[in-house]
This record gives sequence, structure tokens and C-alpha cells, in this order.
Amino acid sequence: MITLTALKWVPPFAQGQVRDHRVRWVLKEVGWPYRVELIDTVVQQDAGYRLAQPFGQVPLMREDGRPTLFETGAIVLDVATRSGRLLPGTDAERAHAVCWLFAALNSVEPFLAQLAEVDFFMKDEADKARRRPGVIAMVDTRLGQLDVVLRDREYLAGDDFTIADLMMSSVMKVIGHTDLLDRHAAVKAHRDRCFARPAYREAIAEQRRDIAAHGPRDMKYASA
Ligand SMILES: N[C@@H](CCC(=O)N[C@@H](CS)C(=O)NCC(=O)O)C(=O)O
Repeated sequence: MITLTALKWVPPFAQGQVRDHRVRWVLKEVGWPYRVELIDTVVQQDAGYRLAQPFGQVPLMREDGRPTLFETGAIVLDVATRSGRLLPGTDAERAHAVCWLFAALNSVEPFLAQLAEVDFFMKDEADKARRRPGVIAMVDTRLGQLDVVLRDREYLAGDDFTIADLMMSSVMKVIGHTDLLDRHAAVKAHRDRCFARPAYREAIAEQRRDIAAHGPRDMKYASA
């Protein structure tokens, strides 16, 4: 049986965002059963957990007889490859889908994450006001470049939904608190097309249920 880790509780702005939704989503897409182990920061900092996930993050995916995997990109690629689903049929198309999987994580997510950092974690309002316009401009440029690609196709690689689409649409959640996608209709339509999938909706509902069953008091914090 596959086990993935997720956080017991996160503040409202992060609910429905925590990256374990990507693993729940891909597993639901391929129809593989799994269980979820909900953890707190004490577990995140535990030496045993760090052996499997050196950064103490979620999610990781454990499975009997297989190496424990971390990094959502690696996990969705592993599930797609082994299941023979969510990747195009030819080698060339598969390589293209993997390109876009990496692009979502390396060339898009870091830009969007900077905005989340400014909006949710910068405390000093003056610093925030100085930094935000530049970050918005960078995000807008990236989204504009992606919009050009998506104007004449429904999915990033081939004719069907692949893990590249799963990851790119998931990455868009990072700026879900803004209206920036309103300026990039093709990216927004692509995201909405992916989010209309039953597996996505079930994955998010499941994550929200797990979090709603807990509260800040369940999220024990290690002292270190
Ligand atoms: N690149 C990693 C990022 C994982 C990540 O950032 N996880 C966050 C939750 S979305 C986390 O565990 N944060 C808690 C922490 O870093 O202590 C992946 O895609 O798996």
C-alpha cells in the first residue's frame, strides 16, 4: 500500500494549497489506493523522517519494496511512468511532457512563489510595498510567455492531459489569492480545464477534510 505524508493542519491561506494535493491528484487519476499519514512539525524534524525527506517537508511517498520518494515532480513522474498513464504514447512526446513538468517546477513556480513570499510572509509593510511591483512584473512576464504557448492548444504536450498539465495547473495555485491570471486568458482556461477533473476536485476536498479535522493545537511544534 502506498502511504503519503501531509500536514495535520495549516493556516487558512495554505488550505487546499499544500503540495501533497499533487500526489493525491495523480494517485486518484491512475486509480491507485493509498493512505495518508498526517504529520506535525515534531515529525518533520524527526531524524527518521529526515532520512527519507532531508528537508523535513511534505509530501513523501512510501511503498513496500520501493525507495521512498520525495519531491512532487519526481513522485508524479514515477506514478505516471509505472502506471503507463498521464504521459503521451511516443518517446518524443513523453520527452516533451517531461520538459514541461520541469518547466512548471523550475521556470514558473519559483517566480510565483516569490509573490506568495511577499504577500504572506513579509512582515514589514514598507519593504513589501517596495518589493511587490517588481515581483508582480516578473510573474506577469512569465505568465505572458506561457499564455502564448497555450493559446493554440488545450494541453502542454500532446492532445491529452498529462502530468505536465497537472503540475503547471497546480503551480498556478500559488497565485490563487490574486487576479493575475485574468490578464492571461489561455493560462487561466488551461488551469480551469485541469481543475475541472474529478480527480483534482476529490484530491482537494480530501486535503481540506484532513485539515478541517484538525486545528492549530494538533500541529505540535518542535522546539529546535
Ligand atoms: N519541492 C518540494 C516542495 C515541498 C514543500 O514545499 N512542502 C511544503 C508544503 S507545500 C512543506 O512541507 N513545508 C513545510 C516546511 O518546509 O517546513 C516538492 O515539490 O515536493
